[in-house]
Amino acid sequence: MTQPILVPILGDQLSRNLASLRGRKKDDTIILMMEVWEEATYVRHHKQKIALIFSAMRHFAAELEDAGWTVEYTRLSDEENTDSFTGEVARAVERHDPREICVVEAGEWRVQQAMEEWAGRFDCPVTILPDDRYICSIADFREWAEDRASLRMETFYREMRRRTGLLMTDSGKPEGTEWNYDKENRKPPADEMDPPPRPIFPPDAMTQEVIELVESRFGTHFGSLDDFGWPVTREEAEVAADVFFAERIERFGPYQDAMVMGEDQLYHSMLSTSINLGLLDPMELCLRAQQALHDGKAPINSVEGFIRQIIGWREYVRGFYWLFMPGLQTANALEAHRPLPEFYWTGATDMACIADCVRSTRDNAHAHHIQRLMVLGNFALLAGIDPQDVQDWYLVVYADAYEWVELPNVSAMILYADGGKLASKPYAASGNYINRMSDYCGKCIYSPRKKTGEGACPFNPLYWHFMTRHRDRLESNHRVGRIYANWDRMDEEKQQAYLDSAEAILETLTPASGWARNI
Ligand code: FAD
Ligand code: DLZ
Ligand code: SF4
Repeated sequence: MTQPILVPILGDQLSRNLASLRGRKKDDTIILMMEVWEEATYVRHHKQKIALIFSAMRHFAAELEDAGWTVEYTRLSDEENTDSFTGEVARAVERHDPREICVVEAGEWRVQQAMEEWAGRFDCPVTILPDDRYICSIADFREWAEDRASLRMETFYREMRRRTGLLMTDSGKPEGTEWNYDKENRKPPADEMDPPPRPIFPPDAMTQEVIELVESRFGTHFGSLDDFGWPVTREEAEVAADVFFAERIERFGPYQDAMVMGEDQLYHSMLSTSINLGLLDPMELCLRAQQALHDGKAPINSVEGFIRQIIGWREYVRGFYWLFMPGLQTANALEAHRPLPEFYWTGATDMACIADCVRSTRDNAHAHHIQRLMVLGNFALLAGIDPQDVQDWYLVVYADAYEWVELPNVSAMILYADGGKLASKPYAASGNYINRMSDYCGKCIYSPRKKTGEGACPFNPLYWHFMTRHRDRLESNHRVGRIYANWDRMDEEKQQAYLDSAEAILETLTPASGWARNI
């Protein structure tokens, strides 16, 4: 091939209709895929996350080759591997003298910065295309956000409903009676729950080879590979989606916020890894959900809830990320500086809720939304854990974690580190919330009903410690202010007992070190 077009495809761009491939001639194109040390170690990702990405990349490369494309694939162990995207593109430029490099914008700011330097570095034009697998472009989100005093997800979400036509009537009204059925997404766990297991995809030879590579090169990283069963191809991801729409969507809505010890997925879709890799198309999933409603197979609170997570939250956090980067990375509005406790890595804590969420995270590289938000996130917020530590943890431990989605959820949603641009108030809660929404507390040595002293649920005193620590900032917030009336009604002795109990808990927290980044 003389002077072909070079098309680098990154690990989360595994879509056959990627903008950089669309309309391109196979005999004129070199596709470049790269396993690189820099990506695999900029944080010490969970072993399942690396195995998933490398395996999905290798399967995708094979699929492209089968379809007649020329794919050059750098394996991590290749002797000449330069360990970085830029280094690998440079080698490919040497080999092929391309007339153009055409790439889709990166998911992460860090990588986008590197890609933007390619034009000055290489002797050919570099085209960076918008990633149109997202339903809202970065430019459209900026336009939506411009001049708005408040960037609430709900406003964005309604705009997206109108724009996509999802769950809209012909007269432009939301289907059902409401825009948002969040209130009907909060059923506590019940005996009648009997969630069917999600499909597990046993590793084939290609995945097995990657698992061995990960064990040998990343063996000290967090997490277990024993139960690896993620979909690694579009075909497998489609099966996972079929099973979700056949067996779980009906109850997805009511039990969206429920938590059950040992039950890692309940009625959640478990599709985030596949969507984020590019194996599944978010809009197609929303259309399938809408169809389930129209076919009478799922109620509106399930379907609206699912669609809201995708065209609402998912698109919103992505726009939010690009709007506020790079500042979002270092935001720390609540000036939280405590190091992350060791038990986030080991699970060695008497708090049954945290121990179970860490177990699921270690074994599956997954925890569902409310575990991430109201257990692990809530504790980090109340205890004043440094956002940098928390961001690193979430980026490492989840198989679906990429900075564009992890960072807004962590910094802005759980830690309020952005000072309230995303959330109207901090998601702070005492043990009552976890007790209501889970069966954890019945299996815990602490009691959610005990407020202070020995045996009290740690979330209770930590809640008031947090609220009083940030009174200056939060009291004027109309959604929070009235809570201080409860505090003021307590006698001084009770208040002191809360604060002393919280201090005693905070003193017991052993800082973690060396898990998230190579030191
Ligand atoms: P379901 O409950 O079935 O939801 C359906 C889909 O909606 C998900 O697959 C996902 O694509 C989307 N979605 C739901 N909530 C969110 C959200 N808040 N932000 C973006 N997309 C959403 N999701 C990630 O994909 N990667 C992350 O790194 C990530 N980090 C998170 C960190 C914190 C602190 C919190 C609170 C949430 C985070 N989420 C993240 C969102 C959410 O927890 C996961 O998307 C979800 O648990 C994945 O499981 P599921 O596919 O079964 O989701
Ligand atoms: C997460 C990850 C890892 C661990 N390794 C690679 C890799 O070696 N090669 C690659 O192309 N992508 C990898 N990824 C995913 C990238 O970090 C992801 O594509 C970013 O979002 C790029 O912005
Ligand atoms: Fe968690 Fe407190 Fe319940 Fe124990 S009592 S499971 S620490 S919320």
